[in-house]
Amino acid sequence: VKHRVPKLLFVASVALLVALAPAVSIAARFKIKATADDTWSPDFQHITRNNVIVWRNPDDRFHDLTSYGRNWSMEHGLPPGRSTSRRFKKVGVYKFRCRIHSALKSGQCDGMCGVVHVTR
Ligand SMILES: [Cu+2]
Repeated sequence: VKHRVPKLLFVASVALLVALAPAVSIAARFKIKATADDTWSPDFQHITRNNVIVWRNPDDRFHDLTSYGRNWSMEHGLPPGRSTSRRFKKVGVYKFRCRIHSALKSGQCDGMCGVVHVTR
């Protein structure tokens, strides 16, 4: 009998934590970096919903991150040493490229191109 109150408190605390978990969960961050030979590394990144992609430019030249395809929109110049990030909330295939070091021809990307796959 003497353990009854603490045990109830414990059960209530656990229930509260479980209830709050989705709200307080911290998104994982996945890195994609520009390389000196004008590629993205990695050029394919798979994440689950609500996680974050961070594009980083450790190169000493400018890269111009831009989306292509119709399902999203992003453009962010990446001077040397800079980064930018995006949280992906919806399942999908998100294509991106460097506007300077790639070319789009009939919707196909050639050069500094990459893709993020977001799944449930
Ligand atoms: Cu570039």
